[in-house]
Amino acid sequence: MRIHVINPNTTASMTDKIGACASRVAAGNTQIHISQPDSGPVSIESHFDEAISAVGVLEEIRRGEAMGMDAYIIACFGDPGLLAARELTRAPVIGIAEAGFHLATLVSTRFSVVTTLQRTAIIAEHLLDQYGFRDHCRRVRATDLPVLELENPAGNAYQALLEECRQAKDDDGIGAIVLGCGGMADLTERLTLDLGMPVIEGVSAAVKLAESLVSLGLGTSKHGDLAFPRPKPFVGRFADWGE
Ligand code: 5HY
Repeated sequence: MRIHVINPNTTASMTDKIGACASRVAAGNTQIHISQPDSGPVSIESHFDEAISAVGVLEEIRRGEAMGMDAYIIACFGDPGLLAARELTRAPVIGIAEAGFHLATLVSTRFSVVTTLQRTAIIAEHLLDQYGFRDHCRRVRATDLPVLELENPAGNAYQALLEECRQAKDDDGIGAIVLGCGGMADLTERLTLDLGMPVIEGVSAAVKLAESLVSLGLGTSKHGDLAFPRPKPFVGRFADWGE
């Protein structure tokens, strides 16, 4: 089984980290193919960054289709371009936010999300509403860490994250925590040990969900709104998307 993991930002060290995390949890017969867009923001921390990165995600999906991938993972917590990506393939496409929410509700009745910047917390809240998980989530907390601070080995990202998770554990009345950034993928085990409660990150969650769907022969429905886009001419820089 070939799973294409896409880091929608363009920071190679974070792409490598996400790829390593996905490979670590993948089953023996699963091959992880990791990539990032050629163009786009080095980190995704706003609606604008999301919009630009979504085009990069779609270009990676198109490349994956040419390589015959069995499933796709969008490894940014805003799940940028998720529904548009599903229109381009019969294979399952899973966003790490959606995957994290699903697994959290299987191990707890209430969870909190701990993410990066306060300004991106609203994006996670919009996804909770869109996916129907608002009632399961007590709070979306922000550490106010810029995304790329997670790539700074000399920084205090771990301590800041641990402190916010501790407050969630003590104050939110929850049974689990969902980490709100693909760049936090390598911190899960340590946080789980330090907190003594389930900590879920979306990259691993998405790999296991993708493996389940593919092994069940389930893919993106082509009946209804996720059918392939109707062929039409595109002009300008997107002309090669057109018929
Ligand atoms: C992510 N940004 O997972 C999101 C996190 C966020 O570049 N990778 C990013 O803050 O929304």
